[in-house]
Amino acid sequence: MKLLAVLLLCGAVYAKHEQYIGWKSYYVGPKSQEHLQSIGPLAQEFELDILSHPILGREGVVLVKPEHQDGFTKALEEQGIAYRIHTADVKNALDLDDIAIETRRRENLARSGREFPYDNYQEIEVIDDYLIDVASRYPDRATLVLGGNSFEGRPIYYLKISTTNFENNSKPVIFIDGGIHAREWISPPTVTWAIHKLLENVTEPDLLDRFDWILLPVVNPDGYKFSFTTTRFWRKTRSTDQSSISETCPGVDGNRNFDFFWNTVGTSNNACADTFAGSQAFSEAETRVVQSLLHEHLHRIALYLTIHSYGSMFLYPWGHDGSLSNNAFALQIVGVAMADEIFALSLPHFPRYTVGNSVLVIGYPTSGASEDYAHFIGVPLSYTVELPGLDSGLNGFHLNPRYIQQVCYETWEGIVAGARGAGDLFVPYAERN
Ligand code: 0X9
Ligand code: ZN
Repeated sequence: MKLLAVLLLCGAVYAKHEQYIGWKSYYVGPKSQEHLQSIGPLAQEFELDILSHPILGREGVVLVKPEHQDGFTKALEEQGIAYRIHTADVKNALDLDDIAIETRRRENLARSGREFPYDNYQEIEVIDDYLIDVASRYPDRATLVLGGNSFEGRPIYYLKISTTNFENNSKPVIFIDGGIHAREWISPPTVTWAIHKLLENVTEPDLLDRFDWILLPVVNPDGYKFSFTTTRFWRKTRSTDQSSISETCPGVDGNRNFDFFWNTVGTSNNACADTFAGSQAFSEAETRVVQSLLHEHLHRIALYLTIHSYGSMFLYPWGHDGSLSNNAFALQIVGVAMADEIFALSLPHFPRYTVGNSVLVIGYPTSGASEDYAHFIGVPLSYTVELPGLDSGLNGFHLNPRYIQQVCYETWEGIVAGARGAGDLFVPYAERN
């Protein structure tokens, strides 16, 4: 019986991920700023999928289609950029990941009769059910809001958490979103964990006294769902109305769709590309939900975190040209405070966080990112957070599910430090110059 179950599981698993047959992923290790700057153009030329940005002194991981592998490695050799294989058989690695995830799920069920939400990646239905449930259990502090519907009609929920019903206008607001990039599965659990820590297991009551919270775990539910069911590395939304070829190549990169130097750099006009910026800024229902939340609470937002993976980084504006905003000192200080807190609680083999301007850290500019837009319209502290993962030691093709809990736990401590730092520095909108 057990053997039959394993055979059925393997059969189901091996039928998946066929589209990744022949794909490989490579570590790339740029050794100079010049090397780093060539990653962006190489990504365009060879249609690379950057799974983890390389930085100086730390390799990144890129996914390469079979038809570009020779050209890509030749170009790296010509430029003297070091590389080595990360995964020689991506399809096989994804199959093994699925087996690990499914085995873990079954073991948890067999052991305890239930699934532990942070023992495994969270499907969109699980997250939605949790938001609905937790809001109903804490009606005095939490309000579930339907921010809008995705292109395919899924609800985009967020929670407002407040001890004063969001009515005390002198309280700063902390806004955290996740899951704008579909395949970055470690992002939504860190946001649901923050909800857990503000409602179900409060160990920092000052965070409820001092702040109101907006927590949006999955900005892009269509893409997120699609990455579970069909295409593991799906990044974009699933809209089909953005170009004449969108039926064949759906979706827009949500983090290129904000109205900040929209579609000027680090983006693509090709609907088939992973960094397609859309037909215009805010063409996507999903990014408009974030836009309207930012505007609705702009005068009170002290800190905006948009949670991505991978790379262990806090990145801040300006991401289109690498210049520093006039709040750069505070951005660096609060970023380091978050990173220090995480480092203190991290596991020894997790990479240390890097904090800095996004272009200076990852080496190339991109326009239309939410972190830049938020800062541009007046959010004083705004970061893209790249969670840990994909480095050697965190085995599994993706972050092994056994580390989900650790990432949630340490990220929360970073959020605590970020909120407190942002609260201490907060200047009411009317008093800013
Ligand atoms: O490219 C992105 O959108 C982010 N990296 S990811 O691997 N999660 O896709 C980085 C965004 C950096 N921020 C700005 N360019 N402003
Ligand atoms: Zn991302």
